[in-house]
Amino acid sequence: MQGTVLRAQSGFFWVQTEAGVLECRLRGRLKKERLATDIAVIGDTVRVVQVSPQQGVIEEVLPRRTTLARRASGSRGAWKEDVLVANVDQVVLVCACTAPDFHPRMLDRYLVITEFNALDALIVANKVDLVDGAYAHSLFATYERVGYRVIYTSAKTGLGIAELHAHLAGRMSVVTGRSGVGKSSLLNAIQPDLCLATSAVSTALNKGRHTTTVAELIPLASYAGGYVADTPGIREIGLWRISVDELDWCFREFRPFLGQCAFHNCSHRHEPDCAVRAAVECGDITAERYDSYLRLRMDEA
Ligand SMILES: Nc1nc2c(ncn2[C@@H]2O[C@H](COP(=O)(O)OP(=O)(O)OP(=O)(O)O)[C@@H](O)[C@H]2O)c(=O)[nH]1
Ligand SMILES: [Mg+2]
Ligand SMILES: [Zn+2]
Repeated sequence: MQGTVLRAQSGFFWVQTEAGVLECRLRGRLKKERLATDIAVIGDTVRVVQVSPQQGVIEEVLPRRTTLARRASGSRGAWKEDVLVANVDQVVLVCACTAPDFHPRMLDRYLVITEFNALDALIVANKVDLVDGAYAHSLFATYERVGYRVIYTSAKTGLGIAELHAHLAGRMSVVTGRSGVGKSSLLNAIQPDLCLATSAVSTALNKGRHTTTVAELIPLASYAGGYVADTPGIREIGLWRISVDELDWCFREFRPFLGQCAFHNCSHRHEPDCAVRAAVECGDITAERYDSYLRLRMDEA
């Protein structure tokens, strides 16, 4: 049977199969083949053999289409990939138009992580019921202009919920954003039987389970299926280990200008004939995004 890993913890894997959710262990041979931590992660497609009504054994992890992964330090100074979620179709970045205040710097960080992983981003501008519509659009205009899709929603009035649902249906989505922006409220609006706890300080998806640090996939009961990943860890993904060149690339509107500066190792800060700075001056790159970029570079240095 083939299945999808919904949750992984302490050597146990909960795998959704046509026979329901099976609690699985790994076949011994698999453990020897790969490093313990990323043999199987949530989102992985696995081949399992059922051994009892509720249990199975994972025989094989199928190749991953995409991953959301950070670079962790491995042994002897080598990098190793720390895969958080496999087979991700999109990263859904939830922001609030207000309460809490919209922080472009934070959105830019999440976008860098998304671009670094070569994943699609979907920006959700929630709580539009609390602000003027024109103001909401002005907050996200830059992002729409550089090609990100922005959906304006209100978990309270239902605005944009059907559109968001259509984007989640049939896909594997990682949903993230700072606390209080309305992630759980939006998912509840899409699928009321999820009954996720909502509050400013929320234990949300882990209510009633034994830990608050475990990542898991929530299957959507929508017409086309789909999964939403709740990964507590993603909030802590720093930008460390993304090289300066990679950071340039992660600001997607910089791409046409990269390689056009007079100095090939241009920091885009003070060098003469800098194509990126020229683009900022003529308005092709906004001052805000450029500022975000500089700050992230300083964090790197
Ligand atoms: N007015 C308004 N309030 C909302 C909306 N969406 C969520 N809220 C409120 O905002 C608060 C936080 O919502 P949550 O859904 O718990 O936020 P969260 O992003 O899941 O937060 P964490 O689980 O802490 O990361 C709750 O009091 C919600 O009722 C909205 O669209 N409009
Ligand atoms: Mg929540
Ligand atoms: Zn430059």
